[in-house]
Amino acid sequence: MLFQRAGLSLLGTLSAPLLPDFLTSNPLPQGFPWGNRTAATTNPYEFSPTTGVIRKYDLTISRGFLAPDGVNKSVLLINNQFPAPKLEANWGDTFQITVHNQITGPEEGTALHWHGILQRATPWYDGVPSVQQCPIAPGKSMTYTFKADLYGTSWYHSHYSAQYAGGLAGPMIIYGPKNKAYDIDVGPVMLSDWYHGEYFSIVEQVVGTPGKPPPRSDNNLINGKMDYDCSKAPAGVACTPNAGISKFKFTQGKTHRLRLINPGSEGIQRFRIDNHTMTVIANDFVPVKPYDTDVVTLGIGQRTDVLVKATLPATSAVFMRSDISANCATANQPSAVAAIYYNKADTTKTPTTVAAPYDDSHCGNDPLAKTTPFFPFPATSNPATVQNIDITLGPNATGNVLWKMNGVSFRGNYDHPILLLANLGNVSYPDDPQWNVYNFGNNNSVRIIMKNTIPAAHPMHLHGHNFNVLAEGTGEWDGTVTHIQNTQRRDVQILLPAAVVNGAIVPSYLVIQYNTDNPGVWPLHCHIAWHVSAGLYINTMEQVDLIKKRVVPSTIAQTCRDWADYSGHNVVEQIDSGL
Ligand SMILES: *[C@@H]1O[C@H](CO)[C@@H](O)[C@H](O)[C@H]1NC(C)=O
Ligand SMILES: *[C@@H]1O[C@H](CO)[C@@H](O)[C@H](O)[C@H]1NC(C)=O
Ligand SMILES: *[C@@H]1O[C@H](CO)[C@@H](O)[C@H](O)[C@H]1NC(C)=O
Ligand SMILES: *[C@@H]1O[C@H](CO)[C@@H](O)[C@H](O)[C@H]1NC(C)=O
Ligand SMILES: *[C@@H]1O[C@H](CO)[C@@H](O)[C@H](O)[C@H]1NC(C)=O
Ligand SMILES: *[C@@H]1O[C@H](CO)[C@@H](O)[C@H](O)[C@H]1NC(C)=O
Ligand SMILES: [Cu+2]
Repeated sequence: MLFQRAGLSLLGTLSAPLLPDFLTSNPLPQGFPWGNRTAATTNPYEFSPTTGVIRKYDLTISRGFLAPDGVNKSVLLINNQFPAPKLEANWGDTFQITVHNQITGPEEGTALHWHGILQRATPWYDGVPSVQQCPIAPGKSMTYTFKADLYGTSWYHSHYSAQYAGGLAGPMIIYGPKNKAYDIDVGPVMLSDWYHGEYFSIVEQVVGTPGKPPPRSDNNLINGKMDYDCSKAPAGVACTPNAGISKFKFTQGKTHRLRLINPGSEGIQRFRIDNHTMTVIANDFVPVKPYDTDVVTLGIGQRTDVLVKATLPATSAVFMRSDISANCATANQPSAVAAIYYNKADTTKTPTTVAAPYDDSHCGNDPLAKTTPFFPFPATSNPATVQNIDITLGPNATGNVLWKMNGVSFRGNYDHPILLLANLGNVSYPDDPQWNVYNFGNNNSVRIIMKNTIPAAHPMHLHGHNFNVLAEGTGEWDGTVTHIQNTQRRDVQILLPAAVVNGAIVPSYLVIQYNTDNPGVWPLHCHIAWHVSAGLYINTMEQVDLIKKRVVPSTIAQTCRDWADYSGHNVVEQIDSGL
């Protein structure tokens, strides 16, 4: 039986366009809007070009059935594509993205988050329901208008319950200054764990009474494709064997840019290319001093841009591979492969290269000493606010086992977005402790010391900022900062699992710091879908007086009116934290 595998997406096929993909259809008047600015000399937090170019997209969200790995499954799609469509802009352009909620059978609210975008002038377009907006009601639309204020590789996804685990995630590419030359932009390479169960049932199971750990993922996809052993498919579910893997093109002698993204639900990925070394040039939206590696580690939400020189003969074909870490995640089928064909290779043959061994022992990112941003941005040694946050796991009053930050498990209220309350002058919520709001007042810098008491890694993501990563490790932080003049900086960093030494727990720590120069309410959360559903989430509020001075656009109020109308006539089943 023939399955429709990727809907209308070309990603992972030999017909996928090289990037940039938009220049022919929407050329810029004068080439590179950033002029002679370079990654080394430009402070991207103080300057971004303003091109005036609008990048318009219409994204329609609906349910469908697809078999990305041969196993037929209900999914959520954007414009009938899986992965969701690629968004592109030049640094300094403005995205104008209209999202249509056509989710039916059953209906659900939704909202899209643009991961890593600072949203400096537009904190209400960050896309988190209960925080900056009401959900977009079924049958309704909302237009997000925001600047492409950083450049590099990112992604966007639904931030409503665990919807993105059902397919609502796509790549976002913003072109800016290059920090190392290359010839060919191969584009996004999405590395994603995949569950054959429904995201809704998994969330019900995780936050239920008694709660159960999330199931192991069933497969690992590269750009939405992979084979699956149909003898393991659930009974009664249609499964096509040898559904096929993703394919990429290399040109011999040329240097290729691959934009690696982990848009998965749980698994830490280990990415390699047989017989090729990779040069890391950026982590998240932060260009770094290039360094070579054979393995790239990516927690959920993280991106790494690598350059790969095609050094083999022109007839070569090799595997790229990504494994969900056996040591740091839970997967039934962790190994994904895709084929890379050189320009004279026979593209009808599967590569035969063999995998090289690698070290899977460390459940964290590359050592902080290895990653140095191109543009140095020192963290002050004397931050105004120092906030400790302890991460634990435990039951709430009704016995549901949830994640807690400083003893509280987050649960959002879709009807009362916190940013909108703050804008009206209401900045404290004693009756709603489960909103987990940390109001930093008008203080200008924050250091957050996270302590993990559970032997599970958490990719911690902050909205609205790239943070400095001051330190990470096991035990008590002794105050040492790695590269104090130029620490690693990014928007997701893996918080190591607590260690177990002679049967006793030794907590791990992660210390981050940032300047609170972006008035708004910014989530800080674990990016594992099942953990954020179970409350591993806080809201940080910064520059409250400036929030009150902002004028919120009428689109946001209209979205709340539409939501109030919908939820007034329909039962909204909020089974988890909401995010
Ligand atoms: C960059 O370009 C601007 C104007 O386009 C010019 O004023 C400036 O001197 C240039 N800077 C460098 C370092 O070339
Ligand atoms: C996938 O499953 C759905 C629901 O059972 C069914 O309607 C659809 O026809 C199936 N698709 C294929 C190609 O088997
Ligand atoms: C590729 O790497 C493997 C070991 O990982 C090695 O045995 C093989 O000779 C290499 N092939 C080429 C063409 O370099
Ligand atoms: C703001 O900074 C002052 C001075 O460092 C500190 O005492 C205070 O606790 C901070 N307030 C908040 C809300 O973080
Ligand atoms: C602030 O908002 C919360 C949540 O809606 C509400 O309970 C509280 O009464 C409000 N406080 C004020 C002072 O309006
Ligand atoms: C405990 O958490 C579950 C799952 O989020 C929720 O349904 C329930 O209402 C919570 N109980 C209390 C008392 O808050
Ligand atoms: Cu987590």
